[in-house]
Amino acid sequence: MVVDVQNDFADPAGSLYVAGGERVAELINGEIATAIEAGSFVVYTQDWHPPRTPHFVTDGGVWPVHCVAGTWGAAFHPDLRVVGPSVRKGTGGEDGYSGFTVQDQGTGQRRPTSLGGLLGEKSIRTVVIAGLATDYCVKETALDAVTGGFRTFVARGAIRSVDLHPGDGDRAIDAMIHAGAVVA
Ligand code: VGL
Repeated sequence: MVVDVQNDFADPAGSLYVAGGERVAELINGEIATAIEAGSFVVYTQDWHPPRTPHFVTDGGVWPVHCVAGTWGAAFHPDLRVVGPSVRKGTGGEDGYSGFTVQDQGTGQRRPTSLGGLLGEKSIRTVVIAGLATDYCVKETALDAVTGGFRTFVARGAIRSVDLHPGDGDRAIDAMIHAGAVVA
């Protein structure tokens, strides 16, 4: 599962650039090659927001405007090899940290995305997660994967953190391990 390797996170010119993000595409391509060789399904997620959402600082949220549907920032980083379907999250203005669920900020209600169904159709029981960002979308996706009963691996070399507060990335790794994911 390739999480949010989109220009706004992965390109130094992106609005929510994650340090080192531009190198992650190439590292993930290595994981993708391994997955293809093993006959594994490769699936992607994309943050895909409307121009106005309470997720953005411009409407009371915490984040700069990023990954607006159809824009350059929302597109996959051009170095990323794309060989499978993409699950787009946050499309209805919700917070969309996890690839599996989105959450309405007003009501707190959670709603599944199509990701669980895609994996279920293929009877997938084990997932390997890489992408951006360690302390948000990678973490939430991994925690949901564990909760969903998947054997969950996180590719430690192919993730990068926002680190809004120093140490956030390390704490996210601890949280994923504590939940039962293997981060290696
Ligand atoms: C993300 C912050 C805000 C992520 C998304 O993809 O990790 N981080 N929205």
